[in-house]
Amino acid sequence: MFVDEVVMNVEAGSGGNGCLAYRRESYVPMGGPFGGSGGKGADIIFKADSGLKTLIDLRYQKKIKANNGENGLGKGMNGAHSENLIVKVPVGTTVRDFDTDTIIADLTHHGEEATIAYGGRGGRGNVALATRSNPCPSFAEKGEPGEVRKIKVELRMLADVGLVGMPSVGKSTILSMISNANPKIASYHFTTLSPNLGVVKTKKNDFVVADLPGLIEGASEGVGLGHKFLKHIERTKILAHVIDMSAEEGRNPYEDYVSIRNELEKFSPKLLLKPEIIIANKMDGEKAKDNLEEFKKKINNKSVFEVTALINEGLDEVIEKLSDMVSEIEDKPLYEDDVIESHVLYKFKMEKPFTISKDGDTFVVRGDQIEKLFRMTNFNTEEAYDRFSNKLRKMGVDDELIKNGIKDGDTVRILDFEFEWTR
Ligand SMILES: Nc1nc2c(ncn2[C@@H]2O[C@H](COP(=O)(O)OP(=O)(O)OP(=O)(O)O)[C@@H](O)[C@H]2O)c(=O)[nH]1
Ligand SMILES: [Mg+2]
Repeated sequence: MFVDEVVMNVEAGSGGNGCLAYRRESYVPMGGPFGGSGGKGADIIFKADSGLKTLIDLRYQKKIKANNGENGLGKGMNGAHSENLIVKVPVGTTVRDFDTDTIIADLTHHGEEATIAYGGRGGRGNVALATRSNPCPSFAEKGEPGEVRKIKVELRMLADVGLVGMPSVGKSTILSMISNANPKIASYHFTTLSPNLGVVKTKKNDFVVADLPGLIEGASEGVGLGHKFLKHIERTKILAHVIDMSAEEGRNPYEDYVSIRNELEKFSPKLLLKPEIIIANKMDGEKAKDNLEEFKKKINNKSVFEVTALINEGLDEVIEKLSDMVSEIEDKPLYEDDVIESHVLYKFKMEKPFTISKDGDTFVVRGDQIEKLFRMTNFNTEEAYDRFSNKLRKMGVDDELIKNGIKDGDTVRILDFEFEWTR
């Protein structure tokens, strides 16, 4: 239905640098290597949490950066690994790589975790680098950079509250005032062509409000734009009727209200059973007060919120009321079947993005994504090479090669590039 979406950068921790140091003890003739290795940088892990409803917390962060591993020290001391960074997201969140659009994670149940960016491994100090042929290396490795990527986080959301009403009554204006949404607002009818979603944050809870395209008489039979969205209204928990009390467009507020309710009923009688509030907007209009009196007489004392959305007047009470209603409903779902339907999650087919075959003793890896990645990588620095192999590892290529019986020193070919595989 609606998709909450956040684009952000993530940067996993880099590995700590390996240390270059020598033993200084008079009885050890040549000294000896004494530099410890760096610790591993933190991974960034997303974890599904059923307590969260929206991506609003991520929206305020442009970038998530995890801690680096500690550098190795002298006396052979290794740097500490950095603790992984756990980021809580709502159940139903999917994460894509922004550049390739591939799905990195599809978190469908509470507690499920997925690594979004891998921390770099620590660089080896000269102790770890010592070999029989080079027992005292005069170099140490730098830590591997943490993985940096741009991601798109998506959540299929259900609006708790739907703002319904005739065109131009101020639905989008209200949404813009009470939530983080930034919908188009204009004086002509049908400014809103598809629903905008906003998250309202209160001390008590967060909830999602949608401004629906204006409804007009006949909407349930397909007149105007609204009919396309009546289905969406069916899934919101609460209806907020917005009425233009200034009636400057020659409207009759009560008739508007009745006609909207008629359209809703014609589409599905169940809609009238939803809890609703009435928002009398444009109370700054000249005749608004009189119109409101008239209106109130006709609706048998239903409570009406008087607002002037344009100057953000009266909306605090609306927010408070909606917040209370949302938390009440949360405890007892209105329609069991709707709720279940609303929790049907996007399921993505996780097709293997590559194939492995053998050409003699050479392992051949093919796949659009890998070949694209390969072509996009400039192999003149080691870092680029590391990054490439890191990505392959993450895509599961290494695991798959191991399953296919690869051993250290075997040759792998991608396009026309061959390299020696090491674990
Ligand atoms: N005077 C006055 N004008 C308002 C008020 N609220 C909204 N408007 C104006 O009414 C016009 C329509 O507002 P929108 O928020 O776009 O109305 P809408 O209901 O979303 O309209 P559609 O999307 O076309 O159905 C805009 O010119 C707003 O500036 C108000 O409280 N007072
Ligand atoms: Mg609108």
